[in-house]
Amino acid sequence: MIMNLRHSKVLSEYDAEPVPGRIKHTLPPLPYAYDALEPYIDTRTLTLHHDKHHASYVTNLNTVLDKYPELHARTADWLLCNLSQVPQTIRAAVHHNVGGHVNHSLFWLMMSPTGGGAPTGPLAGALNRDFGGFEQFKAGFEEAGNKLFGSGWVWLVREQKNDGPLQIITTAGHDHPMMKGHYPLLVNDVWEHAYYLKYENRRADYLHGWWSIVNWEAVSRRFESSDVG
Ligand code: MN3
Repeated sequence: MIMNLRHSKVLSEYDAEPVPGRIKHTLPPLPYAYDALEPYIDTRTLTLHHDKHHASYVTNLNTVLDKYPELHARTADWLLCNLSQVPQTIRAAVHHNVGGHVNHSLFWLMMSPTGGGAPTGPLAGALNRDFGGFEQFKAGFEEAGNKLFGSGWVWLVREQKNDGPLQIITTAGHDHPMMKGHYPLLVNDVWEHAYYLKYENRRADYLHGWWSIVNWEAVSRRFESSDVG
């Protein structure tokens, strides 16, 4: 598979400064304070999630690539979309860690302390067109997240063509929509580590409260710029 432009967009702003001969994958800083998403995501959960969970995927990815110089110039997005070209001996480890890195890097951008409300403009129109309204979209997204068995992610995605329909999908583990040609617009993490300290087994409450911190400006920017392919 040749990586195309839309694939490069997911993590492009986080690609490390080129180091001669090697890309070193790096943990992006959170774009807000650790307590900024209270009470919907508590400080302790956000701190552990970013500084421990996400950080470990980045560390492990760099470590597993150490002995494979042929992969040192590859971006995280490329690795995720071209796993068949990764040596079989490290493929599962690359898959898990690069998926964790890419998914979390996107997830942090989906939220803002000034988020919430409802999208406007073309994105609002597309949600109305494809789901019958914003409330219907939210209900469908929450239902998909609640029904997902085990660890995974719930997404709003679009097809490659700009006028293609929007869809709600889920992925297991650290799989990413790009792996199946979907372009991600919005994502929520429904692994237990994302919510369990505060919500315990009440995943539905986490999913429902999360709308209060969704950064619709960021989602709209993705929607309006993903017109390639
Ligand atoms: Mn997570």
